[in-house]
Amino acid sequence: MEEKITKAIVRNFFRKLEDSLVVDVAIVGGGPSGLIAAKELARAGRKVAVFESKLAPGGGVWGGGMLFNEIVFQENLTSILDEYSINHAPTGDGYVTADSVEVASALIYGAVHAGVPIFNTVKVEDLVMRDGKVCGVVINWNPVVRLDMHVDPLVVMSKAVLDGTGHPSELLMMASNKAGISLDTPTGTIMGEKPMWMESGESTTVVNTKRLYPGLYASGMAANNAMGGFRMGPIFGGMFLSGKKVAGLILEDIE
Ligand code: 48F
Repeated sequence: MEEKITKAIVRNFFRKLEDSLVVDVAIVGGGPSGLIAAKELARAGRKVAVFESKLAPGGGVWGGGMLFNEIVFQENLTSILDEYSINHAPTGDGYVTADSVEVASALIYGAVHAGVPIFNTVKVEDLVMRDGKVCGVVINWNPVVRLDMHVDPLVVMSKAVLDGTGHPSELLMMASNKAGISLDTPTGTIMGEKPMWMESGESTTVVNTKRLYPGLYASGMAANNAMGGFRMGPIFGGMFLSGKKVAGLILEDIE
């Protein structure tokens, strides 16, 4: 029995990994915007893989506000929650609340069920660049990176790379600092996230969602950090819309 169980896991994991070494879209970060983009792109017939450095994808959803595990959405966006069969309750003043554990698990299931493999505990530690275009990501096990082991990584090639890494916008940072490229922001560099202003942050998250360099896109807080948008805390409508928007932009570009 031991041999069968072990073989089954090894065979199927490597089948999944080998099938994801060349994809249409490599999504870095399994937060809400990345997971929503993953599902949309897969539903549109694109080959997608998500790389998430933590054991559990879901990003900043799980913890609700200050570990109170409820999050808030604008009442006019409940159709997106309904797409995922996520329960929601009206607050009576233009918003709804949802259980953050239900939201995180629904987004993860939505992406995987649409055919997206999620590689958890895999950290993207670099980009692949060729002829003025980002064309892949460099991956390693997050525990390897955290323990600072001297282990060479592997590479996944893709037509588009999405930085969905949230507040630190890690890929855009690499592109800017390491590759020295000029991003499509007003300064050409990462402008840095501004303090809390929920209303502004919610709308700019969507406006700031864009392609920042050929082959390189940003969604969610990564987009806001790049473009100098305000943070918004535990309201998530902007994140959901950002994921949908970036999927549309990538689809247009890689058609
Ligand atoms: O931050 P995160 O949830 O991304 P998001 O889609 O959503 C932001 C909100 O959760 C919240 C907010 C809403 O009001 O402000 O913060 O912008 O998730 C980002 C995910 O990316 C992973 C990280 O572990 C998290 O799950 N991640 C970060 N860097 C890497 C990474 C990396 N280099 N490689 C792989 N995964």
